[in-house]
Amino acid sequence: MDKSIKVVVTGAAGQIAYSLIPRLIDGNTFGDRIVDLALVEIPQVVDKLKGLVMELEDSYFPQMGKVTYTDNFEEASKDADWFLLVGSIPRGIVYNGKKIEERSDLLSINGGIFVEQGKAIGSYGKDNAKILVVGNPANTNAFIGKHAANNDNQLWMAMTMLDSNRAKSILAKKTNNNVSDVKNMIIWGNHSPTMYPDSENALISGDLGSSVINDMNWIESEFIPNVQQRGKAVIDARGASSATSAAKAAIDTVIACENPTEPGNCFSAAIASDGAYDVPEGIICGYPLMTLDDGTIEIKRDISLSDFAKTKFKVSIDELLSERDAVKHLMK
Ligand code: NAX
Repeated sequence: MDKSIKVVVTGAAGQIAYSLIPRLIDGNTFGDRIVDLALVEIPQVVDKLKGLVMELEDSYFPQMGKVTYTDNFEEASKDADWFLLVGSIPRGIVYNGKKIEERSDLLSINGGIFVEQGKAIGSYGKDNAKILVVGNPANTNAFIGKHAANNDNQLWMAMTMLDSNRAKSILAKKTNNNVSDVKNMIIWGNHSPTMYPDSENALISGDLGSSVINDMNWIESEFIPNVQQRGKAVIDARGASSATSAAKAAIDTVIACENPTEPGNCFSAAIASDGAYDVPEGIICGYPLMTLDDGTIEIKRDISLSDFAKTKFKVSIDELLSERDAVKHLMK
């Protein structure tokens, strides 16, 4: 295995990145590999990254390799192994005099960014690069980027790990377990309030959630909405969107991709549908994923969905299809 790895992080001066970047070089995420970082920001704030780089230098990270910062995404992309695309305009802030709350606003503001970044990743990133889109609307941003990259050897993902971690926490509390006792936690569909967190197929201390929790009312009126709306609840409570938990989830996704998945478990991320679970091909959909011993990442295909689950999942697929239609003009 190559001893060094290059990771590009966009939105590097933002709040998620401030928690995320140190963890990339702490020796936990990539083990003993040396990690080169290429940090990317928009021209207006790129100079602030000098301060972050100073802090990284002052933190004594033995695994830290070369650290560069730039507002030139193409330059940053060269030979990168991983792209963590965090940069975008988050929900809840005021942009051009308007509070950005609606997905449609996010789609139009952020969509264009991902055409340019996708092209650069397809041309300059490593052929086996992995791309994790965190910036919202994450699934459709990844859809736009993957199309623009036009390189099927690269793996584009949108982050649903935070939703999965939130769901684990709620299920653990409900059943008096530790979060680590909840496995196989699948988020189906879109990273949006339509997502379907699947309590039925979760394994809670080894038992299927459908047999452990016999309270459909709680699942429908508390569990699912609480997972779906947790991002908004955090914004309401702290006046800013989730940051440290989002950073941890991005790290969890990288670790899940870099290491084989233990038997019986899976991890959550959204990837391009190949028709699995009757999802229309191409849309970036939340699935249960497994990393095989040879490093290949595959959809786990033996999950059975109840009629209740199928109904919920369909709502989210329909939303992804309507987002796909809304960005058709970017898919030339
Ligand atoms: P911040 O506003 O703190 O930081 C975003 C940074 O991105 C800013 O510094 C901005 O200058 C930079 N940026 C914007 N456009 C860029 C571009 N074209 N290239 C490089 N940098 C660019 O937001 P933060 O709280 O860090 O959130 C970042 C994104 O994560 C938001 O879109 C947010 O909605 C999304 N989230 C996604 C989550 C998920 O589970 N997928 C959960 C958390 C978070 O809400």
